[in-house]
Amino acid sequence: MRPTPLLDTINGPEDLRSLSYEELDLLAEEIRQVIVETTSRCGGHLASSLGTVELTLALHRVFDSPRDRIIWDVGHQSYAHKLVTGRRESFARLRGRGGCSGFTKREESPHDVTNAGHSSTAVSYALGLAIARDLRGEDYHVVAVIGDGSLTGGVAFEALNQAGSLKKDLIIVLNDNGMSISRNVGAMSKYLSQLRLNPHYVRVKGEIKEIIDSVPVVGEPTDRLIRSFKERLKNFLIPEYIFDELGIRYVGIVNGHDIRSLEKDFALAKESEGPLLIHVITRKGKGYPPAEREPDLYHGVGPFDPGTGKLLSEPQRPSFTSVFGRVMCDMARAEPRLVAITAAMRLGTGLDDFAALFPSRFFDVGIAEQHAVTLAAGLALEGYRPVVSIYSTFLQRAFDQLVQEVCLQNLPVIFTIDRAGLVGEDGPTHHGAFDLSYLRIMPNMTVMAPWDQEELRDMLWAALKMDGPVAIRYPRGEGRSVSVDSRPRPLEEGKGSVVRGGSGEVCILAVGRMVDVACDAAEILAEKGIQAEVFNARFVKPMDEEAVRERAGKSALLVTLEENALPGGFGEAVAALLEGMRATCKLMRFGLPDRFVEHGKVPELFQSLGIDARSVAEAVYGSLEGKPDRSHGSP
Ligand SMILES: Cc1ncc(C[n+]2csc(CCOP(=O)(O)OP(=O)(O)O)c2C)c(N)n1
Repeated sequence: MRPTPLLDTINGPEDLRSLSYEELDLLAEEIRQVIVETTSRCGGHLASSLGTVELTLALHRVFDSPRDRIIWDVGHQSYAHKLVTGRRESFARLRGRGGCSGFTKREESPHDVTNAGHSSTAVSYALGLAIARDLRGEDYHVVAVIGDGSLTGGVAFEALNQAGSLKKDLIIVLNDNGMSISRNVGAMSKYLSQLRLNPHYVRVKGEIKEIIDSVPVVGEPTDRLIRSFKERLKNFLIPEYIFDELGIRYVGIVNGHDIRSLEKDFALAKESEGPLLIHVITRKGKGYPPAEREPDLYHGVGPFDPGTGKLLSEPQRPSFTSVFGRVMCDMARAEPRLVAITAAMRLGTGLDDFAALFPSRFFDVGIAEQHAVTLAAGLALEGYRPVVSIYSTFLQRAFDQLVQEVCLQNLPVIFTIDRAGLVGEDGPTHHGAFDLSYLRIMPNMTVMAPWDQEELRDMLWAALKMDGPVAIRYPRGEGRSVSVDSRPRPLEEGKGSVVRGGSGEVCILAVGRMVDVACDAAEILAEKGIQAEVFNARFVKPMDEEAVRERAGKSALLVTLEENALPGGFGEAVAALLEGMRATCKLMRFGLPDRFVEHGKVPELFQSLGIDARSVAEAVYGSLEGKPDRSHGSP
């Protein structure tokens, strides 16, 4: 890597303040170089973080963090912030175990105000901090940095709604690059691009306002009449800024790569009273041509060659996501009522081909998971077959909509829940640790988890024939299927299947890709003389009760294996069944613990949590009484 003489001198934001603007430009270049180099090794949110380098430097020069609070929405654009707040060393191990998180994280630094990861929360947090500040009679500044994509989230609107009426001192920096992960969507986005693309409109507005305001108003009641006329004339000539109308002063447009302009506006904002929004324009991927060209591809990226931008790991097998995308197109051809809904994750959920082939049946609602679910309910009420594709962690947002708007009315909405289980380097905010727990408790909901990509295909087609709500949850990345053809196999509802026969003593009931772990554990146990049966549960709800009862009757030990939190998960469902039948067999439950799991590579995390094949085999073997003496050493 090229030397970074300026960045080497920055140990905290205070070191930025003595730099000249020429030096700041050089520093921005060094920071971008470090971000590209590190992300090329560790993967991460490259394009978003490249876009905020100057914005970060200006914020940290004008505001006095951590006394002043700077809150990054999502936190994925905070790499420069991490680099100038004393985390150079841990940034080199970005997203790896023990290294820097890919999002802001309070445990990492006093400069990280929140543990971020889910979008659209910064203004709410900021308002909470501003209220707390005023209640305590303190006087620091609170700054929320929110992207135009994140502004599509309902919670952001809820916060603006209250901020505009409470009138607390609060600075909102709208980091507008026109992009969510893909191109941003919705009416607000159109409005912002109108402001962005036509700065002339902004100037004209200012001028007209000045002219009208300069017309003197004299005497009563003429005074009132003219005043009212002037207001109406102003509104007729110049539609007010939405933010002003909401009671939040609008300041725009600021070039987000011009540190001088940014500083000027931030300094003015510090002096102003009440809530204020500064509209900053940035370029996603700024300074790295591959990311500038394809900002969506480099939004969140795996390791790549920094010279060319080429991704290093080409997938060997089709990912669950890509199989889902392909099957969706097949199903759309067969079922004209099928429509697809995504919440700002067209690429991530594999719906890009569907969107291109069936544009009128594809809906990207923005970062609006709650709305996505209720929108689907509305479509289902009219006889359509909506498929809502949302990552496990983000569907948490729509818990109530799932219960009230879908399950309560037993509507046939299909939920395809990607990134279920551990996602790896994105860490606790992004692991899909809870979906089995929160879906299993909902009456009418069917919950499935495919072992591999072929089973995902079968489940999708089966779901299309079902009458009520169905959830199919699958992990990030590839499964064991090498290729997946388009012909689905029939799937019996509520039934699992035996994957590996055993002697009856031990049976491992596994969910989703944990069937692979169960098979490997059974292999290790076989070496020790234990012939464990492996059963692919397939359905978490309704569970294959008959199969579980049968095994509970004949096995000494039942083992459940799931990639979900143990509280509320599949193992608990099995435990409840066993309790109900007063079974005498032992039960061992393996899954995610009742704590947040850190970031790191999935196999490492599995090992550290004791849910990799060897750990499971060891624990199972250790729990057996009267072990056969055919063992070869310790497992
Ligand atoms: C609730 C939720 N849904 C989806 C996501 C996934 N996600 C992460 S960043 C992002 C786009 C954010 O766009 P914007 O705020 O404009 O930031 P940019 O990346 O463009 O800088 C999305 C959809 C998320 N983090 N949280």
